[in-house]
Amino acid sequence: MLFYDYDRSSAAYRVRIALAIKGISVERRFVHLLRAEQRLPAYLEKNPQGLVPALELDDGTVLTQSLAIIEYLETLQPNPRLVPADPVLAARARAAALAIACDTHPLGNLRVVTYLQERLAQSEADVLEWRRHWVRLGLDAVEALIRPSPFCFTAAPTIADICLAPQLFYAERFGVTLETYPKIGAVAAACAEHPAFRAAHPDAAEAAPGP
Ligand SMILES: N[C@@H](CCC(=O)N[C@@H](CS)C(=O)NCC(=O)O)C(=O)O
Repeated sequence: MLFYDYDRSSAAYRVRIALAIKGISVERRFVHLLRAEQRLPAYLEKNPQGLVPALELDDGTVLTQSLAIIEYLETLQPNPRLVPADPVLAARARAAALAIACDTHPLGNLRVVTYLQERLAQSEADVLEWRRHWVRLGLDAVEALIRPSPFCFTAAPTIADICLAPQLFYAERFGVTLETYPKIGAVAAACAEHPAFRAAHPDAAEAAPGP
């Protein structure tokens, strides 16, 4: 399988964690977002949304959307599970994952902040405030939703943790600290100790060549 990746992409980072937890190896190909490679025709043929990640299967089928890719990996190799067997826990883990992936992450995406800066002429300070505002709102909700034990809901990581850890990397990059989020802080500590999360971290994963 060929994985279209970018080290600093939160969505790709989610898939890297899932691959590492499941021990699935893939060939990596960088799509350099700061060089706008996600909008090159050859990549748009793979993913018409012009976003990373994408996963190309050996027969040429291309899967897009990190959570859809993770669900595919879960079907391909069910253990270790990333969605709990218990239906209520499964719904809770999915809800926390979606609170991040659908309602928080997109607002800080490169194309959104570029539009704010270039088309709407917003200042650097206002764009930073935008980033921080939406990430704090998302983390406020996640803090209320999760029940760390020590991962978001369970003793082993689920899709909730897989979405949360990359969002925390983003939060830290833009100066949002976890002091007011004790439950999220506890999950962050558990993720920081977990080998799959360490291996998938942007600073650990092989980086795309510089701009
Ligand atoms: N919902 C998508 C989000 C994918 C996404 O937004 N990827 C970002 C990187 S984290 C991207 O490719 N951004 C490029 C851009 O904004 O031009 C998923 O989960 O895969």
